[in-house]
Amino acid sequence: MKSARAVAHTNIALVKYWGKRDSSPADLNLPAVGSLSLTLDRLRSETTVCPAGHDSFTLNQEPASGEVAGKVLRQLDRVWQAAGHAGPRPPCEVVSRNFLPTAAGLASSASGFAALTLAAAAAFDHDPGRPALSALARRGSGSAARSLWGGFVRLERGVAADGSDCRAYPLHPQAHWDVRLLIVHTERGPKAIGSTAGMQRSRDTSPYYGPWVDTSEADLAAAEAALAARDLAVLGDIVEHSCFKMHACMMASRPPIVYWRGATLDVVHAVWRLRAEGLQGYVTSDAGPHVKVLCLSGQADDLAARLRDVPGVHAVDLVGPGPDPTVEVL
Ligand code: 2P0
Repeated sequence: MKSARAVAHTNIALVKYWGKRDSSPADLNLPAVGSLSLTLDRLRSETTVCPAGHDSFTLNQEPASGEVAGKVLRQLDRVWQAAGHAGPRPPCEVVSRNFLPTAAGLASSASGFAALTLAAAAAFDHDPGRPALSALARRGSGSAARSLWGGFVRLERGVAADGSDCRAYPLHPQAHWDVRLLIVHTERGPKAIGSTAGMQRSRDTSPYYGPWVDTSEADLAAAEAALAARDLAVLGDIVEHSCFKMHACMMASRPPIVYWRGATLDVVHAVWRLRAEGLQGYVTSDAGPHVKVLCLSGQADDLAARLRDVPGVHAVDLVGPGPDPTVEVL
């Protein structure tokens, strides 16, 4: 094997993924719905995979072990297996750094598993093309499948039992549309429940899970058309609808899954109030209390300044569309 390094940027879903299909083996990790995302500038993971005497994983300059390291090493095994090499996988040293705002509550799994998959594939001489690597990244984390491209990306739900058609593809490059995403950091509470367990609970107990799944393809089609037309009002309406529908499904789970805090709703209402005043921002939020606001670049600074004044807001980061990942053999 070789040594290789990859950089992949994180992404935020504009049309959300929540829920998994049954699969065999279970770690195929097949989403129940497709999703559509914006890859973000600056916020990224950088991962190096090198031959070593034994397996190790270092995250943000600290040695990692337990479940965190286990997930990384299992992903290496998958890439090795996909590469079709004879014999056992050679031991690897994996070193990864996340460049994400410290308190952002932004999952590193999207950029992390995308960078890991790309670096491992290059290290193991496996080059099946980005679409197949996207399907491989999905097995590490669903949202990682979308970080194989910059700009605007769609993850297809697919129908194949082996997950081969459950992969992302690029819709538009980074330069398609000069939008901004404001990441509005609100108060931090203990995380209600991790995404994987939360999705399982919603599927098993939420009466809204079926309707959530059944209506997602229509949201994807409408969002794709609005994105192609660069129509922020239409896209923003779908972005908010997908977000609130997902959170309604989460909240109706038993026990309830409530990621929002008081400040989360205060920010949502502030965005709506500002919209009535002509600042066109649209909210979305993920498995955490922070709010992300989609807007045009020309209004981003004004909107950020106004949202910094909302009580309970700690910081507002501005990010734009991000680039494709990069891979180099060292
Ligand atoms: C998304 N989320 O579309 C949704 C919205 C969270 C809420 O993708 O179980 O870490 O590893 O496939 O990718 C977070 O889920 O979940 C996520 P797994 P992942 O961005």
